[in-house]
Parts: sequence; C-alpha cells; structure tokens
Amino acid sequence: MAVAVELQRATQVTGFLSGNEMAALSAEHIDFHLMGYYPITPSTEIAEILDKRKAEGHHTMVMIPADGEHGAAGICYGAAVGGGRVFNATSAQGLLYGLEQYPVQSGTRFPMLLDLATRTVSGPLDIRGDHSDVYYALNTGWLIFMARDPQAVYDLNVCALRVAERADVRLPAIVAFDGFFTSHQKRRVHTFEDPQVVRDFLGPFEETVAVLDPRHPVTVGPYMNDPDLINNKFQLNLAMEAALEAIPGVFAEYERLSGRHYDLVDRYRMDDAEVALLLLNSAAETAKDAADLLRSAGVRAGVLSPNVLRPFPAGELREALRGVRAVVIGDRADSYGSHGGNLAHEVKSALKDDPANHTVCVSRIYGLGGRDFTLEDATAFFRLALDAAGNGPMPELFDYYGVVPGDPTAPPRRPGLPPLTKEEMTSGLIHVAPTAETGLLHVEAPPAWQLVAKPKRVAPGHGACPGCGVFPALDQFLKGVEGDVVVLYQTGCAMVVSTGYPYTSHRVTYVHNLFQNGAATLGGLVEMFHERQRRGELPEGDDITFVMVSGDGGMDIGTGAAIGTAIRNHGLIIVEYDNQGYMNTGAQLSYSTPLGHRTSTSNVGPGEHGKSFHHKDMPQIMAATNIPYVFTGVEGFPDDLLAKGAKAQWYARNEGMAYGKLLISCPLNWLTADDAGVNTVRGAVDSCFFPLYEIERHITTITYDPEPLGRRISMSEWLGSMGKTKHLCRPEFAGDLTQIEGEIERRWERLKAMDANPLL
Ligand SMILES: Cc1ncc(C[n+]2csc(CCOP(=O)(O)OP(=O)(O)O)c2C)c(N)n1
Ligand code: SF4
Ligand SMILES: [Mg+2]
Repeated sequence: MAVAVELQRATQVTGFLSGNEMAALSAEHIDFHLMGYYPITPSTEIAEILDKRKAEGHHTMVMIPADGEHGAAGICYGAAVGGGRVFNATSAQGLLYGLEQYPVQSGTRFPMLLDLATRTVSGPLDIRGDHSDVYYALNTGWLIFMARDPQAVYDLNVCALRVAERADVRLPAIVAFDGFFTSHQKRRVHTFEDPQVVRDFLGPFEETVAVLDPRHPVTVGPYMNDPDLINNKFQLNLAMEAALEAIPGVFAEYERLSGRHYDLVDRYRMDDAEVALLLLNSAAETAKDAADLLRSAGVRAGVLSPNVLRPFPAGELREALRGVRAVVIGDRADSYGSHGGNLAHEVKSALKDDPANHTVCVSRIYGLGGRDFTLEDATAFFRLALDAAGNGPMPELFDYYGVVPGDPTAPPRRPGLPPLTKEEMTSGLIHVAPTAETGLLHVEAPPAWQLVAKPKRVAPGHGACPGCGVFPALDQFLKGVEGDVVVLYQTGCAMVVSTGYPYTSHRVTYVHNLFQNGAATLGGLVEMFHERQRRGELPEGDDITFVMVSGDGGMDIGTGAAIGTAIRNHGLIIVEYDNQGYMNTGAQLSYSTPLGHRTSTSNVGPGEHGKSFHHKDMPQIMAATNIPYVFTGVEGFPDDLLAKGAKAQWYARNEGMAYGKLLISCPLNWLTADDAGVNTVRGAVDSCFFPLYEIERHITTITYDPEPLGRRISMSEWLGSMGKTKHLCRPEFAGDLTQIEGEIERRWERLKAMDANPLL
C-alpha cells in the first residue's frame, strides 16, 4: 500500500518561501483566469509578486487593480459569474470593505478563492496580525480554511479550491494565514515541480451557469423573498455539510500526490492528553513546543488546531476532547461582551452536544494587534489548563491574557510641544476679498518667505523619508490658512509618519478615521461645529477651518465619499497630496499613477510596460461637482500655493468646499535623489504634465504657464529624471511615450481653452 502512495506522488522541489510567496506561487500553479485585488498590508505582496511574474512572462492571468476592496470583490464576482477561476487577496479593512459582496458570492453559489493574510481590524489602526478580520467572515457562507505555515498556504489553496468547485458545494473559499507571522516569514517548503500536477488535481473549471452564452440567457441574482430565501440559505447549509463530508477525501487525495497530511483538525500528541490548548494557526505551532516540554516533565499535554473553520469540524473536536480534563481555548479576537471569542463559543457548543464530555473549557483572548505568542505564553496557558483540571485553583473561565488595565490618572508619557495659539497662527498679513468686477477673489499676501516665522502645524521629528515632499508642500499651503485649523488625515504616508501612539507630530487637533471615509467624516464634523455653535454650546465668534489631507490613493478608494461631500458642499478643504502611488504600503499603482510608470503592481518587462492606463484627472472630476474652488499646486511655487491656501480658506468659510491637488515628490519610490524633489515637481509643471491652475466659481485660470516664459520641457526630459520612468525613454518604449505625450498635450490644450473661455 505504501508503495502505491509513493508511486502516485508527484515530483516536488524544495524552496525557502514565505506565506505570501507560497500564495502567489499556488495562484500561478492553479492558473486562475483573473485576479481582482486592492493593496493592503500584509497581503499586498501576493499581487505584487504575481504582477512582477506576469511582467517577466511567467503567467498570463488577468490582474485587475481595483479602486477599493468593494470594487475588487465586485470585479471578482463579475468574473466568477463569467465562469472561470478567480482569485483575490486581502487583509483586515480590506476584508471588511468588501464584506457586503461576500454573502452574494456564496448565496448565488459562485466559487472563487480569497487569500486572507490576517490582520487586526481598525480602530485604532494596527497593521499586524490577529484574527479579528477572519472572524467577521464566519457568517458569510464562505468555506474557511486556516493555514498555519507557508506550506499550508500552498496546499490549502489547492485543496480549498478543489472543495469549493465540487458540484455539491459550489461555494467560495477563504484561506486565512497569520499576517506577518506566516505571510512574511520564510520556511522550507515543497511545491510541485510541474504546475500541471495542480491543474490536473483541480481538473478543468466547470461552469454551472453559462452567463456568457447569449443563446442561453440566464438571470443571475433575481430578488427573492419569502418563501424562497430561507430555502436558498438551507441549500447553502447543505453545501457546507457536503463540504464537511468531502474535505477528508480531498485531503487524502492531495496527500497521495504530495505526501503531506491534513485533517479537519490538526491533533498534536492528543491521543492520551489530559490537558490541551486549542489555538488557530501559527500560535498552535508554538504551543506544540510547549507541549513537548511538558511531556518531557510527565504532563500529558496536547494541542488542537482546526485546519478548517467553515464548515466547523464540531464532531472532530468533540472526539479529540473526549478524554481531556481541561482545555484552554485561545482566541486572537474577542466577540465583545459575549464572554469568549468565537472559537471558544463554538467549541463549547460542540462539546455540549456530547453528554459524556466533562472537559473544562477556559477561554482566553490573547495576541491582539500582532502581539507575540511565545513559548512562555503557551506554557502559561498549559498551567491554566492544569489548574482547571484540578491541579490548582480554578482560573477565571473567561479573561484577557497579558494585558494591563491602564491608569486613567497617569499623565502623558511625554508632554508634546505646546498647542498653537490662534494669535500665533494669524499673521494678519493675508487679506482675501472678492473683486467687484469678476467676483473672483483677490489675495493680498507677502511673499511666502516672509511667513517663515509662522509656526508649522506639523512639528519636526516626524518619520517621513529624507527629501519627502509631503510636509513642505502641506506647510506652504497651510501658510495661507490663518487661525485655528482642525485636520483629518486619511490613511497614507502623511498619517503613518506623523502619529503613532502615544506620539503625535500634530500641533493642532487631528482626527484619523478610515482610509476612504475621511471626507464624509469631516463633513459630519463641520456640521456638528456649526450646529453646536447655533445652539450656543460653542462660542459664537469661534472660527475653525477644517482641512482633510489625503494621498492620491485615498482619493481612489475615497472618491465616492469625496464626491458626495463635494456635492453637499460642506464648508471644508480637501488637500490631496499626490505622490503617484500607494507609497506607505510599498509603492503600488494608484489611479493617479501615469501610464507606463513602474510601481510594485505595474512592473516593466516583456509581459508588461508599467501602468497600463492613464492617470485620473481628479481636479477635473472635483470641478464637475460644481464646488466653488479647485486648484493644483507644487512645492516649487510657494507664493502660488500660499495664495491658493488663502482662497481655499475663504471659500470654505463663505461658500463651501475647496479641493486642491498637490503633486509632491517621493524620492524613495520615484527613485530620485533626496534633494531633487523641488526640481522634479517643477519638471512635472514645466512639461505640462501637472499644470498649475485654479477653477474659481467655474472660471479656469492657469496660474503659471511655462510656454510664454520659454520654460516648457519635453515629456522625456521629465520622465528621464526619475528612476521609475527612465525606461520610457528607451526605444522599445517609444509607443508608450507617444501615448503619454498625446494624452498630456490633449489635457493641456483643453486647459488652455478653458483658461481662454470662461464658459468652458
Ligand atoms: C479599506 C482599506 N484598504 C486598504 C488599506 C491599505 N492602505 C492604507 S494606506 C494605503 C495607500 C495609501 O496611498 P495614498 O493615499 O496614495 O497615500 P501614500 O501612502 O501614497 O502617502 C493603502 C492601500 C486600508 N487601510 N483600508
Ligand atoms: S514613501 Fe514617499 S511619500 Fe512616503 S514618506 Fe517616504 S518619500 Fe514621503
Ligand atoms: Mg500616494
């Protein structure tokens, strides 16, 4: 028999890869038709690796960078409906932002695979790993597999898809592995030498509904009420049960190919265990070492860890715990107020169905926010189990592990700089008033250098890279804004490098909410300010200017919120700093990345020529909402920026929303020298890639025109000045360069026409 297994085993190669690398490799071996994705740490690498491999010509999967995870989930759903293999990868907020789409995917029974590098759900924002995200998926109707190490990521991706696509299952599947612990740590791994082995194991994709056959029209997603909906859900439940039946067989078949054994529940030294730990993913591996140590001291200790969470392997857990006197169930996420995490509750309910079971269940919340789970922690859990088994005082049945309650009377660890006063932030040198003839604003202000004494609202000592253009540009803009300011930052470099509990670089009140919802949040805050003033709860004369700061990425995923806020015309300013990519997450493309530019998700090689579509023209999009003021600016033109700051404040105070886009240099990812920032953004202006202009009460004015000054430079001169775009000056990219030049010229000519004609 052993010989037969050996004979069927496929040839494998050994590597040293991380969980994300294994996720990407398995996706390549599966050869999905399409991946829809949106970057989020720590799962982003998966799309980055696949994009790079595509550029190098290793695969031809369609890779679609979405405008957000809701969009990514929508792309995946559409593609799945189209009949083919579909892949996505995300984490934390990304999972939650797409959440609404997942029950549709399972409810209409279209299989696909989503890799989840688990991470803490905000807020506060924390990019490291726990299981608060995957627990949100428990009720989505998706199969959920748990991969404890990089090897399991590869293996379970293949097995999960095989289960998902069975005719009696037809459900989407998540494979979840621990963010950073598994996603980024490399291990010795084995993969099939020939990807065809994986493809044969899966067989061809069989569509059940032919949406792309016009000769046989179908209706997908009709609205469904009583009495059918409950039957739809019942059938989903049956599919879960079918999956539970099928998984052991799929695992066994996979074992014959790979030699690697998986069960519904991973049992370690459980045969005669009297105490046990029940943990998910990487922590269970640590617990195994603790079990070994205890075993050598004569304690019958074991470890249980489900490889599958949905369907929940209740029967296997019941059986495994039958002779166990006490188990500590660790949850890396709380189900707040319910006296236990989801795993603890589900295990307890499984045991309840076995009247012969007398295992004491101790529930602990541990390891939130990526907090390590060490050998000492696992040993402490075993001690709790031993106490609960009767060897010591009975522990609390539910508690948090490794926390301190905090002291509300403790002073801040380090006092920051003193708050800015209204007086010091009001130079009195800037005067703004509408002109009688045109109604457009006239700004009277000294040259920007004369305002250097006006304090910066962001203190020095933040963590931006050397030469980063974000804060100099923001400061030049904010120099034009007088008095009190409240800022809201969407997630991005400016937020990440300027706050980190318990420190802040902000000398004015600062709010962070989510990556994409800042405009709506600030709209609510502005209106609360006015309403409380109207009710006499805040002093009548007080005036605050509300400023949202966002990266270009925030204006992709947050476009809807920004446009909604603009259409409602709240009195606030949105400043977008555009560094042409998602820089704090590792330089992925944004919709503001221009055509042909190299980013970590628009690589350059025989299979790809950098970003494949033109950059979004956000000022024109915002202008179309009819807000009173739209502008562009760069650091190299401080007087221009200062005046635009003053106008933006005037409009926010008197008429409604102002929006401005600042092009800022990012030496780290543009691959330019640290001191080249001002020249690089100047080059963008002088090549007419980024014209300086404003749209005030629908009238467009170019505020700096390089042409009459003889300063216009060619596109290739500007592109050649940055490492990320140098390739575009090579002969084989001549076609791309022509396309870029054509688009930039078209936009510039259109702008000039708008400048010349007040009706445009
Ligand atoms: C819903 C959601 N999706 C993804 C992320 C991950 N994320 C945080 S910031 C960011 C990119 C920010 O790019 P941008 O706004 O251009 O700012 P930059 O980092 O370039 O300064 C991404 C992808 C998130 N926090 N929330
Ligand atoms: S990555 Fe770029 S934008 Fe972000 S802090 Fe560094 S230089 Fe600035
Ligand atoms: Mg950016």
